[in-house]
Amino acid sequence: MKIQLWREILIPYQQAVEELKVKFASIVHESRRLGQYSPIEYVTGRVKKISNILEKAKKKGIPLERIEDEIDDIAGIRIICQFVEDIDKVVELIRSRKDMEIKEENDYISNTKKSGYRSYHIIVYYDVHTALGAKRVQAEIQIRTLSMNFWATIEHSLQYKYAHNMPDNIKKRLLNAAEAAFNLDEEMSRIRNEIIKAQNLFQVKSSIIADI
Ligand code: 0O2
Repeated sequence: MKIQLWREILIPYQQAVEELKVKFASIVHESRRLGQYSPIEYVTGRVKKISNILEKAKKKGIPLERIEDEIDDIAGIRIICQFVEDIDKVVELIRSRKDMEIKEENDYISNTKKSGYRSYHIIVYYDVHTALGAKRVQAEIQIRTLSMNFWATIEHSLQYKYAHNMPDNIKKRLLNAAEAAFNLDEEMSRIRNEIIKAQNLFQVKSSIIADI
């Protein structure tokens, strides 16, 4: 397939990524304007490179005409949260939206991947309207904590460095690092809960004092 044709195919995916980034970022801005806590820390997005699409299709034996149906992460959105608990809130938020339809959910947090990878994935159908017409595209939304993202980013770049042939000792150390990232998330959640409890106690005490 000609590169020019690929560029045309990818236009709706680019638009989907831009629109979804704005939509999720506006949740952050709205919460901050209202002085409320935002379950989303920040959002990023990308359209998969043509070379990576073709490589994935080849690896999975997907014929050219089935690529758009079977590769569901051509458009990719990443939502980064501070705490694991925030991930559930973001998932609920996505489930309640009328402008995207959920095709599939993969919970790699409860079911950690063999590599140590943790993240919550949601594949959605999303309608875009470009100069070329309307199109329903798929987008993969990855939701993860800062700690999960730190680990996944490093592991991903090492996968590329070793061309997916990672030496065993590096794999083992990455598994240890994944466990450390998991413990960091757990400890941060415990600290957060302590703070929330302390804040609630403070509010109860102040209201008792106000009543006196
Ligand atoms: P890129 O470069 O991020 O686009 P599969 O189970 O692998 O057959 P598929 O479609 O790859 O099915 O779905 P899956 O497993 O949900 O993975 C989709 C994406 O999740 C990957 O895209 C990665 O971004 C991320 N991911 C999944 N597993 C891992 C992992 O072990 N380490 C890291 N760092 N990321 C992971 P791509 O296409 O692999 O890559």
